[in-house]
Amino acid sequence: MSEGLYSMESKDFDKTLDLTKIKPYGDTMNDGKTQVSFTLPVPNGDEAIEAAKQMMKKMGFENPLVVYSKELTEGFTFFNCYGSCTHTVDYTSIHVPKVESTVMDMHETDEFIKERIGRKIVMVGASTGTDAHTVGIDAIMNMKGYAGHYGLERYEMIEALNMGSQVPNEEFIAKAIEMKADALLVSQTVTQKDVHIQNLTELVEMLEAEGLRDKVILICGGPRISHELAKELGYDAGFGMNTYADNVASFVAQELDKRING
Ligand code: B12
Repeated sequence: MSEGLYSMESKDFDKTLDLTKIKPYGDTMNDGKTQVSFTLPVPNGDEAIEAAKQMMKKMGFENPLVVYSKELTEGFTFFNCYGSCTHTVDYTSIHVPKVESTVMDMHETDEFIKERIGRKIVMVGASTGTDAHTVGIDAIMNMKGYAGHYGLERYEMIEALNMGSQVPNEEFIAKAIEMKADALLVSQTVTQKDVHIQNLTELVEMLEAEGLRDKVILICGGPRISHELAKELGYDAGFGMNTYADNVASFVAQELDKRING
């Protein structure tokens, strides 16, 4: 295909795209086509399928189609459905608060720390409270890293301690004091009944009570953590999905530089 033809086609293709009113894309622009899965607490059968279709309509989907249904256990049926979404979103009005720092790779961060801080930065991390999920904090801290990005343990200028999972906030703080930590990294994966909010809030309160809150850079992360939520809860930064050690190390190094050197 010639480049000219291709660019003409893509212009035609984009004519119907209005960023103030975007919809899910299936086969053609603005068709709204969406796949939805859910479970209803009823036995499988024609009535269950009709209930799923009605549920789809109430969710704002036109032409609902149930393409798969299976009873998971007695009285609970799982559905895969398709439908055309009637709702739109104004993409141009979206503003997502993000961590403000320049992301550097491991070597750049190590150089930055050598030049600007002049000593190793100490970071203590853990999955705290009852949370047993370790893969997230390991991805950030482990020497071998994650998805091609080395973890904090690999950095020459970072002393990193990963305390693992189910670490009570008291133990976490005690270790931070013992190691004179510059930054505390908290991982929270389970959000059922808002347990992460309770846990994260308790840590801030305990640090404040010990007079330590302003002395450390406090960071949290996890699949349902956003920078906005982290700030609301009294943290310096929050990181969600697709975070790498590079993001965390760059932020901590630059934040510490600001605090020490102004
Ligand atoms: C593996 C797993 C487990 C393993 C954990 C093993 C281990 N050693 O970690 C086991 C089997 C133990 C487990 C147990 C449970 N699990 Co589980 N588990 C998962 C699973 C399948 C994958 C999680 C994972 O490893 N993701 C991969 C990592 C790399 O991603 P990540 O954690 O998001 O981390 C990235 C970012 O979030 C960020 N990040 C994370 N932490 C931090 C920290 C900092 C400081 C920073 C900067 C960044 C950062 O960086 C990481 C890399 O980019 C998820 C489902 C899923 N597919 O996500 C359910 C899931 C998390 N589990 C869930 C549940 C409910 C449980 C249990 C309560 C189940 C039960 N009823 O017993 C228990 C809880 C036990 C407990 N007390 O915590 C739910 C949570 C629902 C919710 N919203 O709360 C999920 C979503 C499954 C589901 N759909 O229901 N689980």
